[in-house]
Amino acid sequence: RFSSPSPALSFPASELFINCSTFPAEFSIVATLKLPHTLQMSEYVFSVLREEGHLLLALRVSAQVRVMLGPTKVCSQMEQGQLWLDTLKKGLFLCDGTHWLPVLQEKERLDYVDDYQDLHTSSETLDIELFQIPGAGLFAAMAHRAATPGSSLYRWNNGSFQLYQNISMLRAHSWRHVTIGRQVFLAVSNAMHPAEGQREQSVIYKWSVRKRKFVHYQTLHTHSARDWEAFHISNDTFLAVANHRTEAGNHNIESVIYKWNPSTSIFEVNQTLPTSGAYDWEFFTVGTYHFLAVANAFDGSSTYIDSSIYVWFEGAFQDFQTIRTCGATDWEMFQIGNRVFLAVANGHMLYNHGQSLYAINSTIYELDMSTKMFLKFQDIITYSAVDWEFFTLGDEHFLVVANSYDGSSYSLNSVIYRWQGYEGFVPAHWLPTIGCSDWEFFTCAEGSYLMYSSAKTSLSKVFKLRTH
Ligand SMILES: [Ca+2]
Ligand SMILES: [Ca+2]
Ligand SMILES: [Ca+2]
Repeated sequence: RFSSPSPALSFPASELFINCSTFPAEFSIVATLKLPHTLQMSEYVFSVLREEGHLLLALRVSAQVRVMLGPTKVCSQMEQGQLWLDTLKKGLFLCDGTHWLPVLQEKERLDYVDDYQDLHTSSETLDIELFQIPGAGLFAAMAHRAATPGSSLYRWNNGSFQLYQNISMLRAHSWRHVTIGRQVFLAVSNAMHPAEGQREQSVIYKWSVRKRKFVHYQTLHTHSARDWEAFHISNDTFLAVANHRTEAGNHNIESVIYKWNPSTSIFEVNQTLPTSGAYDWEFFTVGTYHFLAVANAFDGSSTYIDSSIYVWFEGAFQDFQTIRTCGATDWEMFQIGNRVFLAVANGHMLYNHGQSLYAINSTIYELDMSTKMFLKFQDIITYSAVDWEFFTLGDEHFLVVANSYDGSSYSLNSVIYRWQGYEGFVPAHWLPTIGCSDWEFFTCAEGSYLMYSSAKTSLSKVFKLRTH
């Protein structure tokens, strides 16, 4: 136990780890050990524990360690403290008396994609939202096209999604979950014109712990809403809606950011931002800065318009940068190491009511730290792209695109691209989809999966990512 470290013995770790930004000096500990040659020690375990507000450093030195080799070994009280080198899986494990704990394990790598579950839905699906409810499990809220029986909530149970609750409503476009403390909410954007004399509405549902289902909570006045984004800044919770167009067909309107009022327990209007046929909001944080990007899809005559990125400054979102997009439907932010990327899915090219083009480039931008701007990193040809999904498996990074339409057919390959450093994203897997509307990546005890929804058939699919 090093209970009172001498400050005289410490020095910034950056002196040792030069050019290593993942090892900031203020969070690193370097321990140097001097052992007499006569001591035949073969196992050293150095650990850091948090104990009642203090960090406890511990070092265990053991002279009797045996490394077992080969396939599956028994781990009981007898083997406690023993190491096992699994030659098959190339991993080093430590027996704690009952289980083999991984000490060193080769990172998994994507081998191929397997058809795993066919999810037959009541109608076509425009969006999937995956989220966890503590104590209740993994859920998929799916926005179905038909108003009856409405949209559905599925729960992951024994390795597959099963219908959990029907949430009847107007025609849903997308779902977004939001957690406030221990409360879980689900916001849905409704994209159907209401009956004569009624106002168009989106609905927020709340998870009832007692009923174990979602119940109606709050109604918000929206305009052909396409997307909800939820985020937290400091201790505040926000919900941003992408208003696509008014009931009268005007696309140049305000989209609204709502803020949770803890004293009234409802979401209230906090800020409005001008948008043009808004399709998606994406919130992300870089360092201490918070950003909100909107995908503007259409201004009434053209899809080749500016989409905006805002930065949180002095309690409101302010202009940061605009980027020319082409019927933008989705922004996806992701980080690889300390590099920050923002990918746009471009839906279609329409200029001054001309003919629509669907085979167009979607673009990945990278945040340039010196100019503090997103600059073009890579163009990728897509076919009426409606979603990008970024995911990481082991040490590898991937982007999967939802290609929905090429101008004549909805049966297209959606492509998984693998990050290959200087080459950027390189196509690796082609997955046949029909009118693909959304991709979601998830992991659970059983492994890693990708899920896709179809806007053209009543069938969504779960794929298992096989690794080696
Ligand atoms: Ca989604
Ligand atoms: Ca979004
Ligand atoms: Ca996305």
